[in-house]
Amino acid sequence: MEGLLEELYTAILEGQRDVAKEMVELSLQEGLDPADVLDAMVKAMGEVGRLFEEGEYFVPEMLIAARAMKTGMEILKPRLVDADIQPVGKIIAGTVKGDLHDIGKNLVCMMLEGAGFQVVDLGTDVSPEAFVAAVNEHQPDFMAISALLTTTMPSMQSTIEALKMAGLRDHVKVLIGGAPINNAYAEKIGADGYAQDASRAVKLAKSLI
Ligand code: B12
Repeated sequence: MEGLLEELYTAILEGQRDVAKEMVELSLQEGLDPADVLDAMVKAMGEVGRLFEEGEYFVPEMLIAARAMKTGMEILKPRLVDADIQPVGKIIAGTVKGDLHDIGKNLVCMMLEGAGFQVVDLGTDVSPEAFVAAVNEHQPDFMAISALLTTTMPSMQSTIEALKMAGLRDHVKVLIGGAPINNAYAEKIGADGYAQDASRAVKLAKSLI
């Protein structure tokens, strides 16, 4: 990587939103391939994930890097559509019914987008029926469900049950996460995977695609 793309990579890594935006604009003006621009951003987010796992970055650093990536993506997205670059996979995401916590879920969504996934974010307080409707509508590869309250955890199971009832359980892989969740709970309710943070959520999704 050199020149503008290297500057873009560094801007994302350091969470410099305005610089990232400018570098994407300049790269496209200079006629660089949108796929290479995306690649530089995805690599930067990959490095952000690595630094987080190493304990060098914490949630705030990850959030500002993801925001810089998001700003760059807003400019790049139409060009990717023009160039017909396919996403790695499609994910619908949401926080379960009764639960309004969305900081972690948003971070997971941003990191997944950073890794090249198309994410449809259903927001918070998402009922099992709304998840099922979204699977019908968007035909995603994954459903990412977040819960932060012990009282709303059971809604994850209800969502999986609702998928089964709708005959959609085999159509979508269910990933779950949130502070009170662990692997044992994922196994108990029949989810396809659990990850403890956004960086590992990306690895998990990539490993299951
Ligand atoms: C911020 C916060 C709030 C904010 C939420 C703002 C928002 N927009 O999200 C507000 C003030 C609204 C709030 C409200 C409440 N909260 Co609150 N809140 C928190 C707090 C302090 C931080 C949560 C957070 O954002 N963490 C940072 C993010 C980055 O971490 P994360 O969410 O865990 O996400 C990471 C991973 O879990 C994972 N992940 C998350 N989702 C997913 C999904 C998938 C698919 C995967 C793979 C991974 C994954 O990746 C994320 C990124 O690395 C926690 C304390 C804590 N330590 O968790 C309490 C906490 C969750 N809240 C708590 C409570 C009790 C409440 C209230 C009931 C308080 C009240 N009496 O009104 C209400 C409930 C409102 C509701 N109906 O949801 C309790 C829950 C206790 C329990 N055992 O259930 C906690 C633990 C605080 C405590 N120690 O008592 N809260």
